[in-house]
Amino acid sequence: MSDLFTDSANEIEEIQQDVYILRSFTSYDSLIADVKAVTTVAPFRFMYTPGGKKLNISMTNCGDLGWVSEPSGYRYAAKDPTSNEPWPTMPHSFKRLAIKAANKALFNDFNPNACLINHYKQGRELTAHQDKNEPDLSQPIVSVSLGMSARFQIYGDSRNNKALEIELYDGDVMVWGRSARLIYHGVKTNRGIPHPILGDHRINLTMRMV
Ligand code: MD3
Ligand code: FE
Repeated sequence: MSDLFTDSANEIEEIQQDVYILRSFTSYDSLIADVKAVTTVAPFRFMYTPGGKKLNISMTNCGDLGWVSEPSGYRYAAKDPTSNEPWPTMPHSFKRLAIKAANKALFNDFNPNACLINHYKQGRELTAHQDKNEPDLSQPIVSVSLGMSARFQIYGDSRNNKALEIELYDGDVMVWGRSARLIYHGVKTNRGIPHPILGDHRINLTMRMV
């Protein structure tokens, strides 16, 4: 039971089947040093879609493999194509956080080896899509929202469905697995109160096993 004085950081809520949210599970403040360590070595960059269009969200990765979009297609790559060097190691703080969140949703053998980091300027959106480039769909995806809040859209099994919308704030962590693993989802533009450090920007970490 929650009351005024209960610390929400320890609660997990299943907002729809197999979609879990942990509010205020972390914060940009507590991850900033590790985010910067990664983005200093592998800066955010705009990738191109297989159709040749520039994505409107900049991205980078850390871990053994990183998600890459190129004119030739999507793939998980061991090297950063910009530098031709391996991606930075995934910080222990990221991995620990993702495993702890997954465990709360009863995924007990989640051990992410890939972390995609998305950077949203105010006004940038992510249109409805599925994440299906990962080989083992029995493993969940854990996402961490940092900075300004955004409206997340859950469409379910078709992008033509009416979306369930949920506001994601700095430090909110979500776990998506099982029946929700292939749902269509998207992100609407950042909104609300500027973050003390990130201002009207938003950063999202998605951790995966690939
Ligand atoms: C539901 N990122 O990188 S994270 C993505 O806020 C992506 O940057 C969004 O969608 C963002 O692919 C949303 C939440 C998320 C990530 C992966 C999912 C939700 C998911 C995979 C399956 C189902
Ligand atoms: Fe996605």
